[in-house]
Amino acid sequence: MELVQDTSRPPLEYVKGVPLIKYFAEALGPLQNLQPRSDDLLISTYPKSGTTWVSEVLDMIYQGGDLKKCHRATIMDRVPFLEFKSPGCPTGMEVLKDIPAPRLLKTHLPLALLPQALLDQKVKVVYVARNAKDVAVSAYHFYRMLKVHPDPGTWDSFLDKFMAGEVSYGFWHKHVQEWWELSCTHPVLYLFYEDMLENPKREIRKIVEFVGRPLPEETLDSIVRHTSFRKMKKNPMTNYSNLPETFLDYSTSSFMRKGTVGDWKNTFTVAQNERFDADYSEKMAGCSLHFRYEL
Ligand code: PPS
Repeated sequence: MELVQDTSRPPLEYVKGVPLIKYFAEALGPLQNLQPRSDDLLISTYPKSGTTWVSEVLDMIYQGGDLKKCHRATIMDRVPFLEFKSPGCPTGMEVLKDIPAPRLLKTHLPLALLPQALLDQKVKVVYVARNAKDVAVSAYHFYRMLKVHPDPGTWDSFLDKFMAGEVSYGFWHKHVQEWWELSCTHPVLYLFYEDMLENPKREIRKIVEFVGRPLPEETLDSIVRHTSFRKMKKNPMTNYSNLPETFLDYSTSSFMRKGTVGDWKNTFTVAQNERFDADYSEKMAGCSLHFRYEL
């Protein structure tokens, strides 16, 4: 009989100074056995930055816009989440075993924890970054749902933890900057959530070009329609509605929550915003990245 482990919000575990969900930290050992292929495509993001959205876009591109093929499985089973591990669920590495090439892979890992082979083999990366304020709000709601993450507590205390990098995957600031710097030496397409929302077709064209899979105009239009927030929220293959209740508590929020730019304004107080901005200026000093907080 399989031993059912305790999933009641274990504390984060630090690996090379990076806090991780305990189970994800445990997955890092087996992940070192990953054998990348030159035609793999890695989707990398700091959590809550549009990972699921760009994953669906990429699978649609890979399937030539064929909706039926994209309905073959949930997004987690089409785009394995490399460091995923949770009691009662197959790990990301187990899901990966059944994925035919060319493969789409997902990670939130900072570079210090990424399997070196992915970098050595120059595996192409699509990175999506989202402004830190909307990420913090989205993460707050998500970590209330996510039973394998410590309880985020009040919004005010969570914001402090987010600024201090005491959330899974650590500092947002470090993540967006190090992957940005990597794009100077590694094939990384660096995208922004806000740009995708502003003009999805323009951003999808960039992806199509980067992965070298040209598509007819009407297929691009169909991908834009199918990957809209409204469509993905209703789609059981993309809305994470079928994960076990031991993993996600659906009574507090839904995974596909708002899908907007600027929701932070409904949550941050003036004082919190000032505190956040002061901390942000310090941590992002000298960085050429520019984020938009409204459209
Ligand atoms: S995760 O758990 O880290 O993989 O989450 P991730 O997919 O990166 O981010 C979830 C947020 O992205 C929003 N989302 C979308 N926005 C616009 N359009 C589409 N199609 C879309 N799909 C997902 C999702 O609603 C989460 O943001 P919030 O602000 O919480 O709504």
